Amino acid sequence: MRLRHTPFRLSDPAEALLCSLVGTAVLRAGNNPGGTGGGGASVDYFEGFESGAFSTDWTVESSPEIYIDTVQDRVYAGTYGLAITENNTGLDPCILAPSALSNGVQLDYVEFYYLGKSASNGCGFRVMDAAGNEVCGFASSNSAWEVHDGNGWHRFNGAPDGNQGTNGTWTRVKFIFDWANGTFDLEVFLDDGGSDGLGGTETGLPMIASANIRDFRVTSFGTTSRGWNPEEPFDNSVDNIRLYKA
Ligand SMILES: [Ca+2]
Repeated sequence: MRLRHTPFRLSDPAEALLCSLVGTAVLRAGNNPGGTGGGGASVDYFEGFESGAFSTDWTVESSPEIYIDTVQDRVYAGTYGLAITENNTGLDPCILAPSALSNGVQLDYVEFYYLGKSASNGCGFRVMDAAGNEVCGFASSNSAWEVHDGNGWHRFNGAPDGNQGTNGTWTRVKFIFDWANGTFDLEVFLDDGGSDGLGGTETGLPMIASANIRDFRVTSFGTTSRGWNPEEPFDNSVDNIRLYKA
């Protein structure tokens, strides 16, 4: 295993190990189960793909133009990661909808790590609510960082056109939700300790929809149209997805 910058480690190594081994949810008791309003059961769902297969929490598209699998040669942590290579098929070929979110939950945060391969275009990640509306989104666009919020699309931290982010380096993305204000903070850092200065945090971004969260999607982003459009082939990986509510 490669050495990694300390702030990116999971806070509880024992729990992280357990989750990576079983690849499933750890649910804790809480009041108001179902996730209505500001309450809802606690959720600590971790997907590290360490079973070497997709759990039943996933809906994964199968078509000749797409390759999606758990693989051992693109791994952020453990033995397996998810690889997805798409060539102009539809949106949302990978949907993670665990039963812990079946009625929608006001999560504290959604965190994941992705890897953009060299010459890879247009891979995105969407957080969706129980009504099927997008709450927020992030895309890696060869290799710029694009953010989708209630005001539309913008380049992360206002960076100019041109490369931002680094293909071939794992990147951590974290949406942190403020349900009282209908906003979220977004942290994006390369997994090299952020020493190159490309990463950072945007705060107080408006949610698009602000209903409770139901699923997490790995999807298509069109670099030319700059939106959720399957116009670009892409070649990306994802690992260590965490859905959390205290
Ligand atoms: Ca893994």
